[in-house]
Amino acid sequence: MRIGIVCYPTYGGSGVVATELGIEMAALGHQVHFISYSQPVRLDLLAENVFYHEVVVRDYPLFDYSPYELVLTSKLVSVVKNEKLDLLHVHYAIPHASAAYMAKQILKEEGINLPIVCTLHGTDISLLGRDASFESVITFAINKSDAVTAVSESLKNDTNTHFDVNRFINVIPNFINLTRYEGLKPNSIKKRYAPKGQPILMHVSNFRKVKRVEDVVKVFAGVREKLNAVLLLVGDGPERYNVEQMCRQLGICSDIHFLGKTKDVEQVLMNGDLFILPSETESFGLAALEAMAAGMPVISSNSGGLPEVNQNGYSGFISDVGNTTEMTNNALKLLESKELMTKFKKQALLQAEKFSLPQILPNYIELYNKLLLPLE
Ligand code: GMT
Repeated sequence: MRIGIVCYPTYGGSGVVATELGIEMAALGHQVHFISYSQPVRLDLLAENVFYHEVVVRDYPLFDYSPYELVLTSKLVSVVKNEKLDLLHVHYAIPHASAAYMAKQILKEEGINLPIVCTLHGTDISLLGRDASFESVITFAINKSDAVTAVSESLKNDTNTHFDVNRFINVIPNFINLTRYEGLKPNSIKKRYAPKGQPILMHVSNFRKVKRVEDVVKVFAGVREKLNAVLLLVGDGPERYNVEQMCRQLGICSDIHFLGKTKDVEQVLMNGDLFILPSETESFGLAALEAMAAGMPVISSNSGGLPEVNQNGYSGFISDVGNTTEMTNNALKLLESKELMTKFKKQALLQAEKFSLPQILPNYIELYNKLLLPLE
């Protein structure tokens, strides 16, 4: 197959999933073309069968806003024609599925059929979709895709509830490449930040408001009252300043460390004991899955798809959004019992295995094959 993948190339989970999917398809011998405005973070351009086409938007004095979607559409038409792509897999309804639809119409005029797979990741549905200015475009883009997937049952239900969707939505959960964790052990990070062997609590996100990083700090403050521990905050984003202020006000700065953005998430995660993800909304929660793959139980909220990922009482515990008291108590339950913690660490890994690449990838391949079958 010759597959085009359109994604947001940044550190977010959707970019990670899209990139990993492309890399795996390329490893299986398919030709994969990434089309984006910058090179996806995890993409190795030297890998066989992997290609990257940059969408370059120039500023014109006439326009107040650069027309990214139109430049993307033109790029899609050109890549599909020149690279003879069989299908396009776009991640996010807008602007990717809507641009893909326009490209499809242009290609149709030239007698080229272009099947489009659209994967919904959450923010397009849970945040943008509630904004009336986007609603009709999102609905249209979903309905005009040839196949639609959502990363959790919860996201599928949300989409069907909030949009007038007439397409069947396939749930294909996000996956994890467990081989990336094989052979990894805690490294110097552990000694550096927890020199007395204190347990390490961890959180990884893009510090958007929706991640409720201040709740992570509240949970940690509650834990810190009972036992000696440290908190590592990985990632960066708009809320970081507020969170830093909060740490100062609580007087626990010396036990909280901001590690910033890292490309080496797997290695950093290997040093943690307990992961905290108290998000307001989370269609899936790839960060929780990555933490479990590193053998960390997860204390999370029960919003969106999180209960599908973090099995309550098995891989960790879930609580209502904002219930930091219960989250703290659950964290202490694990941190104060070596036996329970060992059991949950094993279970977290077993839970991650349910989302391993070999379990999930065949679903995408089957979907691609179904779309291409009538043409053969
Ligand atoms: O959560 C974010 O801020 C990033 C966003 C993205 O576009 O990558 O994440 C969404 O997609 C991920 C991959 O499918 C999911 O794991 C996240 O739960 C989802 N975020 C939200 O629903 C808020």
